[in-house]
Order: sequence, then C-alpha cells, then structure tokens
Amino acid sequence: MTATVEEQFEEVVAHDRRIEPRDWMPEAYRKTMVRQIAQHAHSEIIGMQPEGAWIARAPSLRRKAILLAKVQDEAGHGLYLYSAAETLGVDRGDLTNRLITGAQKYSSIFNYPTLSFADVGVIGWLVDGAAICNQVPLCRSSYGPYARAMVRICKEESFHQRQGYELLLTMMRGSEGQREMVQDATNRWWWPSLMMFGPPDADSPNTAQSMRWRIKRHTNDELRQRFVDMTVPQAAALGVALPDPALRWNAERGANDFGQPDWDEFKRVVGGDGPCNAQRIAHRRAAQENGAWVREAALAHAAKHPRFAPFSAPNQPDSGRPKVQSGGGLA
Ligand code: FAQ
Repeated sequence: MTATVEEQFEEVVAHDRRIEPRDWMPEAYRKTMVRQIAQHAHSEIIGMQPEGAWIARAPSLRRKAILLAKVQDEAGHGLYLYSAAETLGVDRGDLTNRLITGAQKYSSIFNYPTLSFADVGVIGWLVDGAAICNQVPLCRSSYGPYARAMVRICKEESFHQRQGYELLLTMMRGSEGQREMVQDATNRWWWPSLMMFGPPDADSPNTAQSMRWRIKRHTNDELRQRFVDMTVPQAAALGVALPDPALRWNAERGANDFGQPDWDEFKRVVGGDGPCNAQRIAHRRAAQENGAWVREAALAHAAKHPRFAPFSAPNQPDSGRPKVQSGGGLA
C-alpha cells in the first residue's frame, strides 16, 4: 500500500531525517517554521544594535576589530536565516515589513540598553552562551535548511561566547572600577538572559507541537536549566556573583535550583514596552528606508544584465530579486 504524504512526512520526522523545501509538509508545520526562523533572523539583525553602539567607543583597536567582526557575523546569521525562511515560500522584504510593523517578534533580550563596555563582554558570555544552549539542539531540527544554517551559526556563536568571556577575564584582572563594571553588567543581564529561553513550559503554547515535529528538541525549562548549570562554574571562575539569592546546588537533583525571572516584565518587553523597543524598531525602520535606493539600484542592474536576472525556484513566489544558488553564485 502506498503511504500518503502525511504518513511520509511523519515517517521522515520519526526517523530523524530532514524535511526539505520541496517535500510535502502540513501547513501548520510550514507556518511554525516561518514564525520561528523569521523571529530568529529578526533577533540576529536587531541584535546588532546593542553591541554596535560600542564599536566607535571600544577602548582599543584590537577590541574594536573584534567587535566589528562579531556584529558583522550577526548580520551574516540574519541573512542565512532569511534565506532559510525563503525556502518556505515567504519573501524577505515582507518579513522585514512584518518586523518593523510589530507583526512579528524578535528576542526580548535586545530591548535592554548597553550602558558600559562591560556589557559587550557580558552579552558575549551570557547572551551568546544562552543562544548556544538553545541553538546547538536546533542543528538536529527537522527542517533541513534551518538545521544546516544552525551548524555554521553555532560555530560562530561559540567563538563569540569565548571572546566575551576573555574580555571579562581581562577586566576582572584590571582595576576595582573595572570589576565593578563587570558585576553591574552581570546583575543587569542575568534575568533577561534567562528569559531568552521563552516562558515556563506550562505557559508555552508552542512547545508540545514543536517537540512532536522535532523542530524543538528540548523544552524551554530544560534548556534554561542547562544554561544555569553551565554558567554557575563560569561565574565562579570569573569571580562574579550571579544575582539570584535562590541559586544553590541541589545534590539530589544533580542540578542547580534557581529563582524565576519576572515573567510580567517578560510579557511587557515582548509586548513592545521594554526599555529600548521603540528605539530598536525606529533604527531598523530608518535603515530599511535609507537602504531603499540600494535595493532599487541592484534590481535595475539585474534587469540590465541577464547574468544577474531574477531567478525563482519552483513553487516559490518570485520576490523580484536576484537569488543566490546553493553554490554561492548568483543564478
Ligand atoms: N523573546 O510557545 P513559546 C541570539 C514568544 S538569537 C520574544 O515557548 P516557541 C544571537 C514566542 O515567539 C536569539 N518572544 O514559543 C545573538 C511565542 O510567540 P508567538 C533568538 C519570545 O517558539 C547573540 C510566545 O512567546 N533565538 O541571541 C521569547 O516554542 C548576541 C510563546 O512562546 C532564537 O530565536 C523571547 N525570548 O519557543 C545575536 C532561537 N520567547 O510567536 C546578537 C530559535 C518566547 O507564538 C548578540 N527560537 N517568545 O506569537 C526558539 O528556540 C524558540 O522560538 C523560543 C520560543 C525558545 C525562542
């Protein structure tokens, strides 16, 4: 008996193989993938802003070069992810419009301000650390283009995390004032970093289905626990305190007990009312508007030169822009 397309889909997922763009998939699966990949791409692009604000003020040429490279990597991650989303038949321009009109989300973490250069180190240590915890399992996500994008992204994120930690180690070996800056930045970023993993499992509407489809491989709470357990010894080695009075080793569980972030604050920030939401979106909107002439010029150039003519993959709406082939060349 021939298997139905639904049965074939279920079998691919059950055997940990990959769903590819031309495979049949349930519409709800496609929508979930677009939602998660777009949110992830937007996070990388908006995530350039908090650290980008320090490029011109980095304390040495070495730190400036490192920071510039890191922020540039984040742009690259955003672009791989928009490309992965486009394999699901959506258009990058539309996704950007959905970001700047508030119709799609991006990670809550990027709505907090970077007040000192120690924040650059703490973002590398905690924010990239949380991103790695969350994203390494996504390298085994059931959607092929997303899983493959994650492999490269995770390699770069782990480099980012080390640079943050190295910066903090340097500051901790410096003056009393520098140590205070590191502690202050840790105090401000700790709870927002825990929020990056999403709401507690009991309040997470998407986790159960995403786990069944093997898009997500662990729940939000499982990953949050893994992050805390990974970070506690790193904080001790660094000599900073994590600002949670409830944090202690639980020998019975073989894991750390820890307090809960302020979930009302999380809801406010995700809902648009965080310390920097308006600024982040205004900045992204201005970049989109100021870059319009570049996109128009690229299209005009493509129209004049058949080698760069817009190309549409089968079953995908034509976005009207040149598309890059898997080998990296323009189609
Ligand atoms: N912020 O049912 P769940 C980075 C939303 S990249 C804002 O648990 P799900 C690199 C969620 O979308 C950081 N919204 O949802 C970097 C949903 O709303 P919706 C981004 C959040 O999808 C480092 C609702 O709440 N990483 O850091 C957040 O199963 C340094 C209910 O939640 C990714 O995107 C949040 N924190 O699980 C760059 C990783 N949490 O859409 C620069 C991929 C939840 O139904 C510097 N994504 N929401 O209206 C994921 O793993 C998942 O999507 C989760 C959420 C875990 C984020």
